[in-house]
Amino acid sequence: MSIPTTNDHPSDLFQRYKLNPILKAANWPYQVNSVFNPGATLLPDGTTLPLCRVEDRSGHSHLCAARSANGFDNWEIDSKPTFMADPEHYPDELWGIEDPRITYVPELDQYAIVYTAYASGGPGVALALTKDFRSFERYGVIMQPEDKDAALLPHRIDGRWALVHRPVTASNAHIWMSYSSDLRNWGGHIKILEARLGGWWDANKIGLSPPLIQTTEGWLMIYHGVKHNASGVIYRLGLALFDLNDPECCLKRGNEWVFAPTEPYEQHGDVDRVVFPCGTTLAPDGDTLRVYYGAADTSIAVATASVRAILQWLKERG
Ligand code: BMA
Repeated sequence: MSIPTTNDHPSDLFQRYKLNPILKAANWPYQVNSVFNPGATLLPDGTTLPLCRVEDRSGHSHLCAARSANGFDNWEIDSKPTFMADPEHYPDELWGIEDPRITYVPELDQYAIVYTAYASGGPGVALALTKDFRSFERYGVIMQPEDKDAALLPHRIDGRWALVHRPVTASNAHIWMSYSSDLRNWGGHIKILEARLGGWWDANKIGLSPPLIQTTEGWLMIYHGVKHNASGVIYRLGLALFDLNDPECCLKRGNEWVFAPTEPYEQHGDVDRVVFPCGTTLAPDGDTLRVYYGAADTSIAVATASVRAILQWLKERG
C-alpha cells in the first residue's frame, strides 16, 4: 500500500500521513471531549487496533478501541467505552485511566495493557490482560504514584518479566526498568535512561513513549522529552537503543530529537505543542513502523518511519 505523506523534509526519519489527524472527537459514536495518546497493536487477522485515550466532558479518561483493516482509514469505533475506570474496586482509578501501552505476550497468549491510573495520590502504573479487547483481567496498580509511561517487554529476560516505567521525583523524571516473576510484585529497580540537564531538548523530564520495539540491533526506544521554555512545554521524540539480552544496557542514544509538533493539529489543542505516541505497528513489509500518536491532547495522528533508517541514524549519530 502506498501511503500519501505530507511534505516533511525527505531527510526526516518520520513522515506524517497526509490525511492526519486520523481520529477525532467528532468521529466518536458517543459525545466526548478529545481522543489521543493511543496504544496500538495488530490483531491476528491483520486488523490495526488503536486503544485510544478518550477524555469525556467531565474531564476523566477511559479507553476505547478502534479497528481498521489498513491502519489509516475506515475505522470502526466501539459504540461505547471499551475499558472504563473501576473506582469502586480500584480506587486508584477514581480520576480515570490514561495512556495505554499494549504488548502482545506470546507466553500468556494475551495482550498486556499497561496504563496510567489516576487518583488523588497522583498517577500510578496499572496492568490489565486481555485476549480480545472485549473482556479484561485487572491486576490493579503495579507501580505506585508518581509513576507513568510504562510498558511490558513481550518476553521474560533471564526468567523475569521486565517493565519500563518513569517514576517522578521533585527534581527529575528518568526512565527505569523493574522485574517481576508474577507480574504483581516488582523489584530489581534500575535506572536505564537519564533525562539530561540544562538546555537539552530532553532535559529534566523524559518518558517512554510506545513499548520497546525488538529489532535485529537491539530494543529500540522512542521516548519523549519535555522542554520547558518561556511559553510552556514542548513534547518531542528521540531515540535510544538497548541491548537485546540485557535491556538495562543503553547502546546508543541520539542527541537530537527526531519528531516534534510542527503541524497545526499538533501545535494547537487542549494542550499545545504535544506529539505523544503510545503505540506502533509494523507494516507487512517488515520495515515500516507506523507510529500512532496523540496530537495536542486532542486528536490522533499517524506517522511512518523505516526501522532500517532509524537504526542507521542511531549508528551514525547515536
Ligand atoms: C503527559 C501525559 C500525557 C499528555 C502530556 C501532555 O504528562 O499526561 O497524557 O499527553 O502530558 O499534556
